[in-house]
Amino acid sequence: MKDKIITILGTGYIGLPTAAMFSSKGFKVKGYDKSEKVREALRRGDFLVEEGVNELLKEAKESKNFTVIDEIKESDVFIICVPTPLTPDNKADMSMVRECVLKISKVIKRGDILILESTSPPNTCKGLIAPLIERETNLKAGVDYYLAHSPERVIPGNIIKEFMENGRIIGGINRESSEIVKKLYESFVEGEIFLTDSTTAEFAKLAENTYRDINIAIANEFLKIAEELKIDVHEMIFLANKHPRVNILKPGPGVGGHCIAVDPWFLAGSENANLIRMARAINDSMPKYTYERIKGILSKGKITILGLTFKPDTDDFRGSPIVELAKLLIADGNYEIDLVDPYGPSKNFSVAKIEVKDDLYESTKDSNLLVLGVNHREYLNLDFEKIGSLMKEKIFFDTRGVYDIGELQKYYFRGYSLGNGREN
Ligand code: SAJ
Repeated sequence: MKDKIITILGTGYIGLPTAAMFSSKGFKVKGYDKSEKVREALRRGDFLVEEGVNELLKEAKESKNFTVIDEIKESDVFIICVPTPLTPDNKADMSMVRECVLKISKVIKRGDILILESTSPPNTCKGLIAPLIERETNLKAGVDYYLAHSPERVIPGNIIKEFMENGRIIGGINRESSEIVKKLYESFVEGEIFLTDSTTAEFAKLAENTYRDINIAIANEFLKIAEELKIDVHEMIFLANKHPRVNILKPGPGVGGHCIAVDPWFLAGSENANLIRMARAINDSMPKYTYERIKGILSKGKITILGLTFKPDTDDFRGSPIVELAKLLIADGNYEIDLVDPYGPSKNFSVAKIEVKDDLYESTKDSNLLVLGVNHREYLNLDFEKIGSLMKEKIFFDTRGVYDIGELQKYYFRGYSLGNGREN
């Protein structure tokens, strides 16, 4: 197996770690990205995924196990790792996958292995990739070349460990395809590998993220009901989760990122997908709900928002519900908004032309309300004494339920928490 040349199409959040894993096991990996800017950055050694992945890539670049190519050439294995974003009407945009398949069709030969790693709607291998390759080359999937879907399940922030230790599903167009792809992934996957057909694998990947989305949606619905009842949703969920068969996830200002908020839509096209659509609507309502809560606390003045990424301890701002919240507050017109995130300046990130800074003290100066948007580790032990001395009014709103807001009275702060309807 190790003598096989692997070409990875799409060197982003999943393609690069996949390249890192295979090249660290001695495979010759070629990375292709349609963006010239990305290819140049990789050639310079700017990997920028996360620690661990970056290290492996650096080593692989030095040993020449990982090289960057400008066009797709003959290879033994092709792995498609391009994004499958949503179209404006919430359908899967498969144009990048299609583009890759057409490029591969120019060079694929008998005996090659084609793997789809991108999260895709059910029936992509059978209904899109196999017919396209056959139309272009006459090669039949499962007969002339191997074809399988092998979805990743890694959580950003812990990619290498999860790549190695998580179980992996491999769904081939036929048994032989599953078996040969399993041999490849066995080189670095220490978790169990489960073989199935391609459509079941495609569905299973979507089911995982949809299940999580629905669990978060019920938590968010509980949050709204708890506020009506003037109790704390986090305390209620903590207690309910003491039941041995209950595990309610965390409610909050919404679901972001590029997986959980996206993948359920790939199933939502089915006329049977009622709960799935409902969960999306509930989770998507949370930034607006949070904005309304804030309007109830402060009708005018300066608001400082701490943390804007899509979840804590990541530098990824994609699809962040706190960015949505910031946009609503900015558009409101009654507020002056200051945005702070430890990853803002390095990512050059701004919202509606407001630059995201990283100096929390500078930004809280003269503020009327401090909003904890994302509970980055830097924000878990805020110095309320110092912050309070800088603010115009001492008001704090915690969208994540990480602070005991009653405790804030010690610092003369009025504290509020999303999901806590108690008066403090
Ligand atoms: N969130 C909540 N409450 C929770 C958990 C998360 O509101 O209890 C929010 C987060 O704040 C964030 C969003 O959901 O905005 C998504 O975060 P996440 O940590 O749940 O998931 P992702 O998008 O980083 O990664 C998910 C993972 N899927 C599952 O846990 C089922 C990961 O394993 C997948 O590999 C990844 O999607 C993917 O690539 O599909």
